[in-house]
Amino acid sequence: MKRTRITTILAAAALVVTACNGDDAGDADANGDATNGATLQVEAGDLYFEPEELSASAGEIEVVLDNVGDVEHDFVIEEEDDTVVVHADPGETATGTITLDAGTYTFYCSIPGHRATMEGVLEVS
Ligand SMILES: [Cu+2]
Repeated sequence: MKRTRITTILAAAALVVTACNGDDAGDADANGDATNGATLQVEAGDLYFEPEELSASAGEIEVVLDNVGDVEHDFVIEEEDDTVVVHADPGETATGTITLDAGTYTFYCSIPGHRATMEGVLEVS
């Protein structure tokens, strides 16, 4: 139960970050600025991510997590101190942002037991 509470708090924090950065992310998309991030659409199900290979430009990256499953899922970047970028409850689509330098990152779902099949690679150039 404690784990669930922590996840809920992190999700709330992610929503606040999204609200603050929403305009910036929109501008990046509208301008098609290839040097500043991207919007990544990721489907989370029970228990998978689709796709498992993502790519983006360095900068502010927006992750839209569409949870089509029956349990909660999140999107965590291992190399960024296991930061929860976004969390989505069952049936929810949630958006989070993270700023990343160029590199290869591992993303995964941190809900207990999920990572075994919910893990992928994010290439940032
Ligand atoms: Cu999950």
